Amino acid sequence: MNTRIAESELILNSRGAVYHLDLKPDELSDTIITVGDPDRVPEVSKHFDTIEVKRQHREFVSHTGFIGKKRLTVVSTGIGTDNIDIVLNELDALANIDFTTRMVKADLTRLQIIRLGTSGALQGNVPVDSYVVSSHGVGLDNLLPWYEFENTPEEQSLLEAFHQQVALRPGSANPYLISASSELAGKFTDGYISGITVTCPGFYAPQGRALRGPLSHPQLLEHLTAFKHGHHYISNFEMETAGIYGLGRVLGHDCLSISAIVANRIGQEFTKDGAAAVAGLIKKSLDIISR
Ligand code: R1P
Ligand code: URA
Repeated sequence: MNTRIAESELILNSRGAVYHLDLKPDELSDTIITVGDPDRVPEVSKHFDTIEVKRQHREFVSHTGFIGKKRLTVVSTGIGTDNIDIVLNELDALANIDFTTRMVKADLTRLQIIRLGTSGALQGNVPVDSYVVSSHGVGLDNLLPWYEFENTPEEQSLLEAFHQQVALRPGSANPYLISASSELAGKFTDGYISGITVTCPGFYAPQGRALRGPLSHPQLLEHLTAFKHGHHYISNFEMETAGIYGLGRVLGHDCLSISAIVANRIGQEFTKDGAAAVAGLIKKSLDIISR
């Protein structure tokens, strides 16, 4: 049943904009680029021919404008899938809830959401400064178990293989797996590497980095790197992809995550120029997105 959504559930500010993003429905495009770093938003929108909207609230910076006839919104998410919960729900509300009646609209809009982020590689042949398109996101974070969603048979069999091959201490994670939009992924092939991306609930121990805190999963990297199921392998990890893919599935949006590889954990290498790697990813991907 379609009931009115209360003021405490969908929070609007004095501008009539959604609470965290501070955006109004007409300030959002149907094609959205998400980036982690708020400072990356102008690095994307500097390629726009015109910018009609600039908003900022907390770590959520949004610019909406045009490249040619294509209207685009770029929004920063900050780090982690807890922020993805906020951003994806508010983007969906902007598109699919009438802010005046507070009712879900009769005709739903399917957004295209493309993450342009950074990531660490888990294979020797996924070098720093390369670009990875995530065929699937495996979530070691705990966002998707809070939602009802369905897996395809392919996803179920990949997830089963993941459970068998990647030993996780009971209670540390409840892995979930969701695939990318195949329609979007099909546009980003030349010059992009495709692989499974693991989304971690942290940057240090949850990505096998030991500085001073001892690791509960010292073999995590080894197990992720060795994972194989048919032609599928794990190429990289980061901190948002599975949450984006998962909420895309829950809310009915087409999502794709693309990363510039800044660290290679097998070769223990870090990019010499992360800004250039990200700038290259933005330019190359915007050429495709704006078509
Ligand atoms: C960690 O440094 C951050 O970098 C990656 C991770 O997912 C995490 O958000 O992505 P972004 O560069 O897009 O933030
Ligand atoms: N972002 C991550 O989450 N991990 C890396 O190693 C690099 C970027």
